[in-house]
Amino acid sequence: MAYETILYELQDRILRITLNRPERLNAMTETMRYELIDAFTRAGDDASVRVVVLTGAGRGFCSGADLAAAVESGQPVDFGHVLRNTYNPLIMRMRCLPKPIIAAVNGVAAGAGMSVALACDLRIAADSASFLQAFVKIGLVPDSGSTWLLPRLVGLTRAMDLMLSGRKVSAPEALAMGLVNQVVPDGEFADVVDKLAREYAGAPTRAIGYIKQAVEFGLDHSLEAALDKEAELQELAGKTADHQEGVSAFLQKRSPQFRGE
Ligand code: T3D
Repeated sequence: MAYETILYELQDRILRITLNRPERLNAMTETMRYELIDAFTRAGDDASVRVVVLTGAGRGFCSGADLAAAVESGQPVDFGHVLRNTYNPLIMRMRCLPKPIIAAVNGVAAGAGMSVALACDLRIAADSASFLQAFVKIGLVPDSGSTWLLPRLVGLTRAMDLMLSGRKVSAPEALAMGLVNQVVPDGEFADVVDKLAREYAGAPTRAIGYIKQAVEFGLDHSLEAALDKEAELQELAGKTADHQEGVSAFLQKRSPQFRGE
């Protein structure tokens, strides 16, 4: 599939997906959503991809649904259909991807653009980045996983504030509330993201996939069920070549060379 609205660049085990409609702060069209679903499916299928970096072109990360496109089409938006067929499968692809996803939040992340950032495993924000649950400002309900992810990330009190007010949160405030992992000065942002991506490109990818699966499972199951799930996944992790390599490297006092196998 040739992409019109995103860039898909794979180099040295690092897949960089760039939302590429900078003139509208990378607002999401239907085309972009289908392209992202395809890109994350490819990322899952391609063993040479060990980490995904999701970022935006220009000064924004993603401003959410393209509000102008909806008006330009002249058709009323069937929100239920749009969510069930595009946003929801995208979020599920991301959450189920057995590889780490780093959101490199280079600018504003609004509405579903913020939801997509929340669906990533790690969020690194540039100093000038900001986050807003813009939905309520246009009379909508937070979607694309925000109502599920945001309270789990920042707690119910803060999540309700953000969702009900739609106010803009700066990168430092986002860090203080646990919404992002790190805030980086704009001038150092690209280097810090690259360094982190290289670290994950050399990580034991299968174990990371199992960690994602266990955490996702544990979020809505009992302790007993989560313990069972851990045992199931640890059994799989224990049979990986990377586990053998990790133990050997430790005993030989050297750095492990993980191959993601
Ligand atoms: O329809 C469906 O798909 C259903 C699903 C809905 C899920 C949602 O995401 S609903 C929420 C949609 N998003 C928003 O409501 C955010 C709208 N944008 C803003 O509030 C502001 O643009 C920002 C706070 C994100 C950034 O503000 P600022 O001042 O930095 O930039 P700006 O000047 O407002 O925007 C720059 C340009 O991008 C501007 O175009 P222009 O005037 O230069 O030609 C603006 O119109 C355009 N733009 C920004 N956001 C969107 C957009 N164009 C279309 N859709 C957008 N979402």
